[in-house]
Amino acid sequence: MASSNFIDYVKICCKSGAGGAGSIHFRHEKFVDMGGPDGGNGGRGGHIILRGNSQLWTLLHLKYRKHVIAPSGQKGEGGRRTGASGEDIILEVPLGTVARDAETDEFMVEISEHGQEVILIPGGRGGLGNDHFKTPTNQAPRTAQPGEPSIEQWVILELKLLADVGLVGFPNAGKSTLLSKVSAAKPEIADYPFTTLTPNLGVVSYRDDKSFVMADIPGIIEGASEGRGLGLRFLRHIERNSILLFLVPSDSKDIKADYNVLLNELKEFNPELLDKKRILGISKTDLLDEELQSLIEKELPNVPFVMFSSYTGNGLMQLKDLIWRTLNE
Ligand SMILES: Nc1nc2c(ncn2[C@@H]2O[C@H](COP(=O)(O)OP(=O)(O)OP(=O)(O)O)[C@@H](O)[C@H]2O)c(=O)[nH]1
Ligand SMILES: [Mg+2]
Repeated sequence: MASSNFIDYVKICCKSGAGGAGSIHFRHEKFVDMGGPDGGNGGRGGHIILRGNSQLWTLLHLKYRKHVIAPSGQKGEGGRRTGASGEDIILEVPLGTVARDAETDEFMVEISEHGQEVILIPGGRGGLGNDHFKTPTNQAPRTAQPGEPSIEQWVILELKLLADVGLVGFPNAGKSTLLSKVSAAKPEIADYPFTTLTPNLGVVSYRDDKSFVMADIPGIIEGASEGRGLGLRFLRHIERNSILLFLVPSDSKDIKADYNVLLNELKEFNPELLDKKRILGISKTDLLDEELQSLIEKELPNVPFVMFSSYTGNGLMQLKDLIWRTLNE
């Protein structure tokens, strides 16, 4: 099943390479007396680096990679030769990946662009060789630095989808159907709640070759912030969306009340979500005649709204227009 491949959370143990030790060495050559110190520096240990890759959509490829270990730098050598650096290990991750320290939960880095490289765990610096410690009063230093030690750390990588519009609605509101109508995405659709178990993304093409990305996430129910239903595991995916499209079906008994329940769950999860621009889509208008539709309009919450039906296609263009305008405001 495709959904089980959607991995948006992995915990891995990372260990960077230690720096190589500096060398203590003196030049020995046949006709050179007291050749002096020539111990080279140790090489740098390998970094662990995250690199953004726009072709990746999940962290699945890292799921079974529990330990990531970069090699150490080599020791310095005589003749002022610097030891070889340990090779860096590059982990490719999808855009929207955030790394946190698994123990302290502290933010470490975030990857948002293709090709962006950030050092997650730095390799140790190599130690200086004795050549470096030569002074006018000490021509034959017997000191060199050890390399810096490696760093071992448990890291959580978490994926937050980078969509422009996030769909917010109760189960069965018609979120997946909408996504399937306006994009090439093929989410599962059914008349039972929680059909969607993992987020789906779709690219919506708009007039004149423009496009935006829409994310369909599993339905939210009252009490989701306390763990009911699928809970809020997926809500973090809409933390990144620049606008939120609330969907309430037109046959709802009280659209305004439904909207407020959804709003409240978002607030409980993360109050900053309420700073995002919100629009309201009233779905399944094919279930209502026009007279009822105009009655409903009088009792809506105070946000820009569009009425539409994914079945008939009515209102879909207006909905895209509203999304586009709101995105570009
Ligand atoms: N009459 C009518 N039914 C619709 C419309 N859009 C969706 N439905 C139906 O509503 C039901 C739920 O649709 P989904 O798209 O799966 O709903 P969802 O919001 O993704 O639901 P979850 O994934 O469970 O959260 C399905 O039986 C759809 O066929 C519409 O425009 N008109
Ligand atoms: Mg769905």
